[in-house]
Amino acid sequence: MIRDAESFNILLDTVTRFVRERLIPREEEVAATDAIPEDVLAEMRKMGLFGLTIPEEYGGLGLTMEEEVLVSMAMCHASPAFRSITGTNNGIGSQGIVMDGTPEQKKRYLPRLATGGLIGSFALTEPGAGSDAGSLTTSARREGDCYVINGAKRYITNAPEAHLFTVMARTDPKTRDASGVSAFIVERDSPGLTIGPPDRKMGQRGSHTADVIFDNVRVPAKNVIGGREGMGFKTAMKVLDKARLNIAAVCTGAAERILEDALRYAIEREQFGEPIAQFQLVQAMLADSRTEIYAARSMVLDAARARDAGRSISIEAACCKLFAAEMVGRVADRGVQIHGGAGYMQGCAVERFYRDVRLFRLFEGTSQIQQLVIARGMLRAARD
Ligand code: COS
Repeated sequence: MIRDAESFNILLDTVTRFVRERLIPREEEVAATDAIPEDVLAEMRKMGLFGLTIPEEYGGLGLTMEEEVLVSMAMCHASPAFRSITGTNNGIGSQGIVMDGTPEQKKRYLPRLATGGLIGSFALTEPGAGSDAGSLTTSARREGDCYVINGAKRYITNAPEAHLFTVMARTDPKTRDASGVSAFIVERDSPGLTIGPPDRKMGQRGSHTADVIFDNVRVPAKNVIGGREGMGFKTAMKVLDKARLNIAAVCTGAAERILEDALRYAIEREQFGEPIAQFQLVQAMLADSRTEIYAARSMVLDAARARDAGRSISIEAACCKLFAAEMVGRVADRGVQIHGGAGYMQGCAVERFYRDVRLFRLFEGTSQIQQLVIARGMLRAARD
């Protein structure tokens, strides 16, 4: 749903221009320094890019799902790292509070997440609990007015930058599954909380992940999201449903950019006395990519509109994430192929995107987890 087409188009045009004029020219610098420049971050804060999805009453733009995916597609015409630094505030690092937080939790944290004054992060994955997220072992033991958290989280996006973590921890030690898990809001400066060194990754330079370690970290009981124990896994799954749809938009935007670069290269590059774009085998790669991007874009918009209409989209979000993440991998592969040897060289954007987009088949649920979510949903519907 687009609430007001005129003002939304102004936002989308502004983002598109920002991406073209301010972000794409800085991509190489981000890759070389592994950091988003401070002046770019300041501009992002000023534009409200940290608070796109936070409700207006808490200072955000309160975008609908359809608006959000369109902005994500536009943002991801530049290196995914630029979106990643705002991505947790708009997604997994804030949405637990937005969806299930108490009024006090919302009032205390959302306004600062919306401005980018606080960076939020989502701590679910552990060394021993990745796809099987419900088996997590980080514990939260009640002591008076506090919970004491112990354990370790792994590959946590934006952990080095974060001021605030949504942490899933086991409050019922008798359980081994999702039922005994609660979600907590944990502030970065809590004594006993340490962040490991940034992980050395295949790609996505400028976007950071790290371990988060909890050693007797005391968290006020009022920081249990929603104020109730045992609801944390469901909160995490609801957050991930929305996040997966957004990642499908991210994949679509990145694929559009890769294809633009490949098309431009195919038109400029001459072999056998003519532009390689004239060769039908190159045209086939361009056409297949265009077709798959169109399919992904259509799926994402359809699922976003369904969510805006109040429908449950667990299956559709998983379909979108599965298709779009696999699709952008194929588009990036063809992008390198069209560039030939040049596409294998550092300094060529398609070489960087090829490595960057590999992550999308892994995080926020692997492609195999999306398949599992889709098939389980189908079986459940067939039984009911
Ligand atoms: N929305 C709301 N509730 C949900 C839900 C959703 N999308 N998905 C599951 N739940 C609920 C279930 O209804 C169930 O509640 P009840 O016991 O009251 O019925 C509970 O959560 C447990 O669900 P389930 O039994 O399906 O959990 P499993 O342990 O079998 O795990 C998968 C399900 C594998 C889908 C889940 O662990 C998963 O998504 N893993 C991947 C994790 C991931 O994406 N990690 C990426 C890193 S985080 S960025």
